[in-house]
Amino acid sequence: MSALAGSFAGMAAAGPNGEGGKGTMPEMFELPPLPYAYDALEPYYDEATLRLHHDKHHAGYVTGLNAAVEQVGKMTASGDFAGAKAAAKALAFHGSGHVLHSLFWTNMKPGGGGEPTGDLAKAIAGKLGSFDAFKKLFLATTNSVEGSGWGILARCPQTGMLAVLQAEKHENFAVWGLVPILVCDVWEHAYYLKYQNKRPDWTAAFMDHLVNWDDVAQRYAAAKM
Ligand code: MN3
Repeated sequence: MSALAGSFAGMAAAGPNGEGGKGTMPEMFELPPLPYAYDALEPYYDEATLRLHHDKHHAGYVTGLNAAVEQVGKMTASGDFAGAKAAAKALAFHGSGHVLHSLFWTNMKPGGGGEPTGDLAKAIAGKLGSFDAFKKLFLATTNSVEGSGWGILARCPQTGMLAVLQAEKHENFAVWGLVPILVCDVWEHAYYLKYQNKRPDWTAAFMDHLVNWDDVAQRYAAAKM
């Protein structure tokens, strides 16, 4: 497996405890299991959506990522790089999709929501004004994603900056080096069965009832030099 693919593996598998960095690279990327039952996030995230979203959509990105990695391996083995552009685009799309969905599942828990505590709470208040200001910024940013994408809270490991970003699709508008710590999926596949066209109702339910702030805080602490 190439070094690039290995770095993807580390990003995708690394949880708050850094368990992805042990130097053993899997041959293939795998769909991580959900950290809760399919119906555990009801009524805010319905079982039917969660089943489809995890078992079909996320699984599709894992399959696409493995295919892209395989394609890169074929090119380097054969010396025929005619497919380089397509492979790089597929690697970015499916790789980012895999990373963001892996984060998204652990960013939620039954009985989530509320507010962060500790260092993360201090950082949000210090850098973004207040938790209420952050919440409004995150929701406004996420709700206004054009088409399919994500709202993202990220930390810069070097400067400590907190940034609220959009991603269109999974990979567009990324800022190199920033580490995503909280992500909200606003592709229609993430909410349409239950919330139909009411994206703000989905993002409000995510923020108020689903966010696992303990997980976000662990990711915040881990995202530093
Ligand atoms: Mn999705």
